[in-house]
Amino acid sequence: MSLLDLYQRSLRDHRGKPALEVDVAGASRLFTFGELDVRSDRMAALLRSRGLAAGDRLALLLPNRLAVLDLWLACVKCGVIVVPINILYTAREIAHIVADADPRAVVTGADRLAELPDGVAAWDVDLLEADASDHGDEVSAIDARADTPAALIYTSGTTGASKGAILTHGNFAANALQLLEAWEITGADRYLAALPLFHVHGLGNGVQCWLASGCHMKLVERFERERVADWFEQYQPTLFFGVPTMYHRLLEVPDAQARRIGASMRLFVSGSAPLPAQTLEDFEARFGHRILERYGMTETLMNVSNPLNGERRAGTVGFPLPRTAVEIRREDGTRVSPEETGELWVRGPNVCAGYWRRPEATVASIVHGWFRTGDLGCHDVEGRITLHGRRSEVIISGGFNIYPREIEELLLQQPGIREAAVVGVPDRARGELPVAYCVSEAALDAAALEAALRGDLASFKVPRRYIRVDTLPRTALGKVQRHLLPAPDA
Ligand code: MLC
Ligand code: AMP
Repeated sequence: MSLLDLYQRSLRDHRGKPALEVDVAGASRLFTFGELDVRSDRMAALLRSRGLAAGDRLALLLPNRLAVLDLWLACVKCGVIVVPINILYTAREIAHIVADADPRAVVTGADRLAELPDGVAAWDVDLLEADASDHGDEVSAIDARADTPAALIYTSGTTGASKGAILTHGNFAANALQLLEAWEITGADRYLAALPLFHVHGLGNGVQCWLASGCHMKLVERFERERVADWFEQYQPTLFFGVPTMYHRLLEVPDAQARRIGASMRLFVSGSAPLPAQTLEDFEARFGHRILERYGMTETLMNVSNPLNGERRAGTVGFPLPRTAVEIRREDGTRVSPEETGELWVRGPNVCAGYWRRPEATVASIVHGWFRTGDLGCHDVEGRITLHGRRSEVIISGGFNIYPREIEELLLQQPGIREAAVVGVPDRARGELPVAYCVSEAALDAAALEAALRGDLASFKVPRRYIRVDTLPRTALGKVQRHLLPAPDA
């Protein structure tokens, strides 16, 4: 199934139905599905008139706003491949994605045009929107199929170099239908969307469930802990998808307000990082809802979920979604016994088509249709899955992934630093925070390091502490034994 087929039920069959609440130029605006259909037809016609054709890439460096939805729908209609870029990225991180994805243009705000690499066409999003609004809406939709690429989403997998996972129409469509079925999402739901649309949690899980079900969505620019309770009270959503940090922040909501919010809600879902059991229990005590935890990743979209109707067990991610298979395997490829830890392999219509222009990485990760997740875990006799961490050293902070090697390489460029290792240390709010251990000739100047790294790294990747050590513990083969580094407070 293509996304055009999937969206038929909202964009075409429910044209008059209220679809979206979003701020435009500081004022709250409402749109029906029919209005969104027309807006995206105009945007599609504009993209075509600027020379974009099926298979071309268009990069978006944008916060959550109406234009992202218009552009997503327009690109789907034209077969243009969307390349979302994390808005927290700096010029260096953006340059890597632009060089790799080779987009026809990057759409961004006027304030960020200067951060784009030379040579790429840079489109000001406000001017683009203005152009689209008085553009004709005559578009002949492409002949999209399930294997037509819809997006390249950059993720580092197990290595430092970020790669574009090729997510197809069929991946997004199949996953949306799996989630509608598993979580009983219908056109009657109201979804409060506070996740960034540049990652698969917000774009795949959120936007696709909205368009597939024809439910109502309120899109906010970003999760703000000071405003989120008021949004809940005013909008009265039934659905909320968030990362654990968001649930941790929601625990700050006063008791009476939390109970009122809980009364109109149907389902809170958490994913992208482990949800601490304590957060689950505290949240249930205050909001009267047991958060449903699920597991996913960029390359597979959502793949495993606790049951909607049934026990949502703390610390576990549940069972494979309908039509997705998960096997937990030993290093030799054989399947583990219950309670034995191995690597999760995933197969199903949700698994991406591979990595953009990286056939070797694709072959290494997708074997006979099975995707190697790099995540470790076990299952019990009933098949319920518990995750035990990752094979790689990736750190997850606030739901954003951090690759130690990228930071270590930058640290090694700083004067006097001979060796560096970055590890994640536990943090109640963000799950993990990056801390740097350095072997250096002189005492470390944390302020200077911070200033040097901030220019090159998204804020969430900048180490929270720099610790000087005499040596890094290494194996006989020279690999750093991160677990042997002294605790930051020692
Ligand atoms: C975070 N920041 C943002 C931002 N999110 N800035 C602008 N827009 C956003 N959307 C920056 C802040 O400026 C600040 O920078 C720092 O992050 C922390 O901000 P905070 O206000 O203190 O927020 P906090 O309460 O900690 O909450 C952060 C958060 C954010 C939860 C809102 O981390 C977030 O949006 N996480 C979602 C990540 C996500 O979508 N992951 C899904 C990946 S897909 P500074 O400079 O002050 O530090 C995936 C697959 C799957 O993993 O299974 O889903
Ligand atoms: P990303 O590469 O940004 O798509 O992040 C995907 C990774 O997030 C997965 O490989 C897991 O390691 C992690 N993840 C997602 N959901 C969960 C969860 N519920 N519990 C623990 N880890 C998770």
